[in-house]
Amino acid sequence: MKKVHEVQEEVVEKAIVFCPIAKEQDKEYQFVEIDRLCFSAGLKVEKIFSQSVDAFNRRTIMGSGKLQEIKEFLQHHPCDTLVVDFQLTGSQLRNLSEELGLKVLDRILLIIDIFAQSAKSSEGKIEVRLAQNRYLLTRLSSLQGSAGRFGGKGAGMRGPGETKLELDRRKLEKEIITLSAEIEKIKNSRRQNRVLREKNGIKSVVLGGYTNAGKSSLFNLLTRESIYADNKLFATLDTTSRRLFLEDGKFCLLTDTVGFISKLPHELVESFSATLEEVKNADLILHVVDVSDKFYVKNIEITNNILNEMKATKNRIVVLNKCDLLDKPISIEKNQLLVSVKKKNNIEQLKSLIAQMLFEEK
Ligand SMILES: Nc1nc2c(ncn2[C@@H]2O[C@H](COP(=O)(O)OP(=O)(O)OP(=O)(O)O)[C@@H](O)[C@H]2O)c(=O)[nH]1
Ligand SMILES: [Mg+2]
Repeated sequence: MKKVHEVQEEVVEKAIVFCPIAKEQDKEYQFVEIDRLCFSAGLKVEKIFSQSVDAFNRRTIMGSGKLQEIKEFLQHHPCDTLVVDFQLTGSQLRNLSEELGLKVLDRILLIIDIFAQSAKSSEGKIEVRLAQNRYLLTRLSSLQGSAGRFGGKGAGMRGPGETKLELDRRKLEKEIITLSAEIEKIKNSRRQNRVLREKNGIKSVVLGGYTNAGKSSLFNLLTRESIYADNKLFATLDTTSRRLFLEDGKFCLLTDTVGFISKLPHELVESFSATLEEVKNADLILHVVDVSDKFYVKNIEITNNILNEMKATKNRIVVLNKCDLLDKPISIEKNQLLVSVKKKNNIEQLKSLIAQMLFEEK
């Protein structure tokens, strides 16, 4: 008998986005960034609405005029989800959801959702689950009442590894205690490894930087390992370390880490503290930048701010990656190096610079 192949039509979750704008000059950057975040979460953005934060309304964030404009848009362009590029309280999520009849995700839940889909190792899953539980716990009473839209399907409603969101306070609290204890265990074993490494005089180099800059691709090229690299935000959540061989038989330990983004949710920073500790304690940070990104200077600034907040004071090399995509020359500052992982340009120079920074007396 002939096999019948059913072609399943892919269901696309359509979203509209609302951006409260603090500074007019940042508007374009904000639009591009939120659009890429939505894409990474599997959402199709139908339209981005914005308004100055001066028009801030405590109940619904946006003013009544904007709310009306969105309602009219929805009449002709039905959507499933509203994404708000801001951190919302539980009642703001509920009010907006009731006003518009949509599922509502704020910036935090959107980023946690992307993390949840990227989590592969058990450590990554623990970190994301903890962040998700902390987020939900602080908004639980409002979410439980919001017309069954939360705990439903699609973006923002997924736990790591196919698990479902938990909306029961006692279960959430219990899970947070267990997960926090697991993270402590991970931190302890990392600390022990660090002590051992330092005792043996092995230097550690960490790849850090804005998400999608090419950190994992550079890691793969330098260590000839194959770890997941993708043109999506937050492709990497798991901390992977390998030996990197430099000249004269010298080597160091190279570690790939999670990507950075502006306004990184504090729920995530806390949950990823085990991973971020690796950055803080490294002997050298390779700050990888996608130099072909129109906003690369701003991305450097965002990463610098996060590193400074983390008190990561160690030496840094700024690796300006993807130079193969540049159509005109750019000026390079001290401690910056232009490379292309794709074309393998300047990789030997990068290795020499790493050796120099790690092993030569200053
Ligand atoms: N053209 C070009 N593309 C590159 C280069 N290096 C990396 N890419 C591409 O950039 C995308 C992101 O690369 P990743 O290595 O996953 O970036 P990442 O910084 O690890 O990203 P996250 O883990 O998501 O934070 C992938 O599609 C890579 O193929 C390069 O030198 N040139
Ligand atoms: Mg990566």
